[in-house]
Amino acid sequence: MKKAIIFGVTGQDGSHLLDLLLSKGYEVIGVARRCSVDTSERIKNRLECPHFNLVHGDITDASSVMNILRNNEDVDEIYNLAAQSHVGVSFKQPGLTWDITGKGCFNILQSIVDLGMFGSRFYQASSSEMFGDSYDIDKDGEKVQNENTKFLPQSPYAIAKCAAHYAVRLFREAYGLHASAGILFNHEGERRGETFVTRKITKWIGDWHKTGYDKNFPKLRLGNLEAFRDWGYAGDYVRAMWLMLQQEQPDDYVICTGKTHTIREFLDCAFGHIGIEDWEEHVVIDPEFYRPAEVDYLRGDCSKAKEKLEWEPECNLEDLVKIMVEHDVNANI
Ligand code: NAP
Ligand code: G4F
Repeated sequence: MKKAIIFGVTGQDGSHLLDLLLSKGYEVIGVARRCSVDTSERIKNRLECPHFNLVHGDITDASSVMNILRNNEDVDEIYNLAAQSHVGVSFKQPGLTWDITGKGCFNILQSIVDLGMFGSRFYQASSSEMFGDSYDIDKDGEKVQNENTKFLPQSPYAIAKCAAHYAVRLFREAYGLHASAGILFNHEGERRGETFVTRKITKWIGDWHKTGYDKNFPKLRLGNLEAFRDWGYAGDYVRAMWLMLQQEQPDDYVICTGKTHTIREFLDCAFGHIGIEDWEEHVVIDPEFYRPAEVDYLRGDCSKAKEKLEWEPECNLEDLVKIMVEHDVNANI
């Protein structure tokens, strides 16, 4: 039986990856922070599973990481999905973001080396946010980002992710680790955190629906609606993480849909799903949700993943919106 460790198991991707690995017959150790409240909502149906063990640990604490790895030196695959993952929050808490999202990755990589765990494979959750303002032009004259596009990070979060990404490459080359990084574009779904823009929209629609579309329901407050994002479904993307660690050679891969839409277009689609075309009267633009610097345009090219991993996204924007709106409209009814 293969064994894996997931740092960040309570998050959106961690919970999907847990489902995937258990379905493939893995034994899984999930690492979660100790909090004053229960954070295991997304994995609650897995807590009693005999092949799943939840342990407490914090990736900012090198000794905590070291102890978890020492207790599991025979582990086949280690996935680092833990992060302070909110870009807007990273401007307000840059130090914490650095400690978790940047240094946390070093703590894991260094422990793997110090413990001599060269047989374990490592996955790092890198991000399209690292491209920031940078893009290339494809053969159709459109802006695009792939594995060769330079990084021009626009947030403390993106800077921390770049540092972790470069650390993966360094540890691969310096120590021969089987360490891969997935440069994942935005991916969403019914388990997405409620402060990311897609889920904020679909959750608001669900809550409004439950009031019987009350005219006095507080409006939806959003920031910049003009940014473009390449949105996919989280369930599709964790498959790509797993595939990367099944390759003989470690490498970095862009994972995306290749399609891009503005927040406005997401709003069109989400409100359209409940039969509303003119959503503007329900939305207030609030400067609170603008960022000091913005990433205006993300659209990926995942040709490498298609060819080498034989990976393709299965869900398009309409499917994604349907999953999310229907989930939020029907939640707790
Ligand atoms: P998420 O829902 O915010 O999950 C983050 C996870 O990290 C949570 O389980 C969180 O635990 C955990 N965590 C935070 N600080 C920690 C610490 N100090 N020690 C241990 N665990 C800690 O994020 P996600 O959407 O699943 O994303 C997974 C990873 O992919 C993240 O690294 C993110 O930056 C990256 N990424 C995400 C996307 C995307 O569009 N979703 C795209 C590219 C890259 P709590 O439950 O206790 O908060
Ligand atoms: O949903 P978002 O917060 O996602 P963002 O900033 O693109 O980051 C996500 O994707 C990254 C991959 O590229 C991940 F690495 C990262 O961990 C995270 O998962 O914001 C998307 C866009 C931004 O342009 C933002 O300015 O939506 C805009 N936006 C407009 N109003 C808003 C809001 N974002 C949030 N969170 N809340 C708003 O009210």
